[in-house]
Amino acid sequence: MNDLSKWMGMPLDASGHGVAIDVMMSWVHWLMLALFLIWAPFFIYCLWRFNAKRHPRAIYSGVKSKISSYLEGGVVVAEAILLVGFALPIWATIKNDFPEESESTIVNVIAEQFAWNMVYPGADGEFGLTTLTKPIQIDSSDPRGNDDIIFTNVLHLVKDRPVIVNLSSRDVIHSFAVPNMRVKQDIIPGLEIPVWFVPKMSSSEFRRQMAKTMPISSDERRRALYAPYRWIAMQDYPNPGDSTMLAEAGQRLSTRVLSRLYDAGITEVYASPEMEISCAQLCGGAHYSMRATVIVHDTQEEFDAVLAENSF
Ligand SMILES: [Cu+2]
Repeated sequence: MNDLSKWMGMPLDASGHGVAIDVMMSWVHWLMLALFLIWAPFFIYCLWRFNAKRHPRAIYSGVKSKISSYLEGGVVVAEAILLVGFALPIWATIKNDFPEESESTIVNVIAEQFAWNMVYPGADGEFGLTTLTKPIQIDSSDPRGNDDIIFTNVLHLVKDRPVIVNLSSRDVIHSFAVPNMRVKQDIIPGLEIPVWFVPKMSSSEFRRQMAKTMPISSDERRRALYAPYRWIAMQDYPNPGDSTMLAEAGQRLSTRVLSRLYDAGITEVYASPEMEISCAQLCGGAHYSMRATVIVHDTQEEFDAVLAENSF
């Protein structure tokens, strides 16, 4: 009753505030269902009851009964409860109660047509300047940026550690949408807009829940469709013919890997998608391609190791 997210086709909830949002959405849907079940039959009843044959002349004095006013009052009260009791408290928490910076992962996410630049401040905790080149780079004239790290289209986070994302745009309006984290925020050029959330599910847990057996298409063009969805193999695929490895567990299933599997006679893979960031504002011709992967590490050490690997 409280949580319809499974039946509404909501993406898997991996966010600290996800339950609150899903419960609110569920109650909104219950109210809409109740209204639909009352209003729709009433509307059809009125079509029949007040048809032109039986009532050739309209009555201008209107309805005398007060029932409809009471019903409307009831709907207003229900909507007020949803707004004041559910929506506003959640909104206030998400917009006002930011976590301690010292206990959070802080990332500057700079959106551009058509990519996501994730900038981490490095060991000194301070962001240096970035260049206006495409893709964005660390401006070497600013010493604060010497240890900064940039990832393109991959956001690395740590499970249970709050993350503060400072959103900005280099060009047009974009929107930072992470359905699994129940986060969506427009990005306005010229503004820096912070959002925060807590990933409560790591990528490995997410993959275990989402994994399924997928057929590999015999059509090469269809196989190419998997690649942008960033599906990854959940088990090793050794070549049945010899001992070489066609795909390892955790490896991204690119078109090339899928073709290699298919050519070796493997027609289905056990695979999982990754959590994803998409742009939710139509921002140009290749808007659809503006997507990134969210990797939530199980431990801080794992996260630190990935960042260290990618620092210069
Ligand atoms: Cu965009």
